Amino acid sequence: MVTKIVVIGMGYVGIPAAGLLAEVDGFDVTGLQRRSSRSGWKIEVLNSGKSPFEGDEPGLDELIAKVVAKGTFRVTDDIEILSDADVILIDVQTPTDPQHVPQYLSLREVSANIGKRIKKGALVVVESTVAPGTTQNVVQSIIEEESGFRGGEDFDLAFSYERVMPGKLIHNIVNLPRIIGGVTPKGAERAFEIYSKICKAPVRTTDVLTAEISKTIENAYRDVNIAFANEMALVCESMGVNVFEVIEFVNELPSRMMHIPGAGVGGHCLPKDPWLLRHGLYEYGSWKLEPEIISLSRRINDQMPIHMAYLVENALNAKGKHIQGAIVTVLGAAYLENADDTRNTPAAALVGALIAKGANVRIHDPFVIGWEFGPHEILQDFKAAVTGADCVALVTKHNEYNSIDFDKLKNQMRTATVVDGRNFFDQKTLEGKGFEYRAVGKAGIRRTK
Ligand code: SAJ
Repeated sequence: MVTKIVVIGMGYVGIPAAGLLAEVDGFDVTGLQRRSSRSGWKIEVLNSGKSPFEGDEPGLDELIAKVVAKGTFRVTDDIEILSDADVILIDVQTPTDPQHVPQYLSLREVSANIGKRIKKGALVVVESTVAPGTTQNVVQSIIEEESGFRGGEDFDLAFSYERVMPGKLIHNIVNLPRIIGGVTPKGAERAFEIYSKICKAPVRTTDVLTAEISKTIENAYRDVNIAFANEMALVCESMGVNVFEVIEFVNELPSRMMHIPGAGVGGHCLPKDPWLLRHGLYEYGSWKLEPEIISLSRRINDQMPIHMAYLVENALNAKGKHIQGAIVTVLGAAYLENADDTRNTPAAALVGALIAKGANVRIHDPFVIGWEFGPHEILQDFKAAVTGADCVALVTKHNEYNSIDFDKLKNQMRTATVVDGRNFFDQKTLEGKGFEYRAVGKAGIRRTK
């Protein structure tokens, strides 16, 4: 007896999940991807047995090739396949708007499509990160309204959050513990049966709200800790010490784990999930509470790319150069090293801040081709990106930047200034070669009286 699984959303979460499920004997998996201009091209790429990601994703190409060849995985834009699905995974994006309110357009559309077609007895699992309370109050309500079914009776519903990370998409699904929150215990149990087939780590079950809150707190925790590290970086810069030496000393205590300060916090999780937690509290909490720490932490982290632009200006001024009209090369468009994911990348905010200061900006990234927002073509040719530049500012520590020849770079640049957003370069080496060096969290800023 074959279990028919439909995974809605062929992104960083849906593709590895679909591939791993399609490997399981008895599972037949169809990826459902709408043919939008941004992502419709993935349908053909995946059906040809290839991963659509540029970054390094160990095992993913082989997995997709294997299950496509095996005939247990294919991708379509035909939503009618939902009517024959035994299990439906929802893996669509749940972004927040500038006012930090969740934009559930995709989630609502997908829930309605499911509701119109779901067959009796099906299991629906929300994998997308949502504001606590959403699985029941949005997804279940829409499916019930469209189908006339009752959740927990005519179909089962659960929330099971992903912990994927570009570069470890398969690794994290297989090796990190899985939490499943059932709208009913039966929903949790049925989802447990599915995930225990692909997850080698413990698979835990709880209620749906506890699972939704666990996910958003898990990321809010990380964002708050990064914000603390970023604020301490600014303290150390102002006091003229190296925050990374301070962090090393502090973390020698087993009960301390300071995170790493840097050019900012990007990705599809941390910039969004704290706001989803806050929204769930507003919508479904029993009393109004402003979670001040997570809101303030988001503002501190979002300020770091702006601080990077200040460091660029400070370095140029130290070389007698005004930022107005200067050529600044940003190294890294992706939000994470050795990946091609640009969602919420700090590079975008840095580029905006530099342009606002009158700089001419170039962007280099070995993995990101084309630029989803802003007027800048991403350069893959390092020499072209740095030749004639007055400043090079590193936002993403791609491995390629380990092999920069600074003697050569100095000759290629018009003004020798470097700003290091990820504690990536050695300050003494660069200053010894005549570069004006600034870095998040390190001494160097000249107090301008
Ligand atoms: N960052 C810092 N300092 C740090 C850690 C990260 O500035 O100490 C920055 C990174 O440069 C990046 C952003 O934060 O711009 C996010 O980095 P991340 O390592 O958290 O990477 P993500 O966004 O892919 O995080 C994912 C999350 N996983 C999911 O929500 C599914 C996160 O919960 C995990 O903790 C993280 O992977 C991980 O550690 O694997």
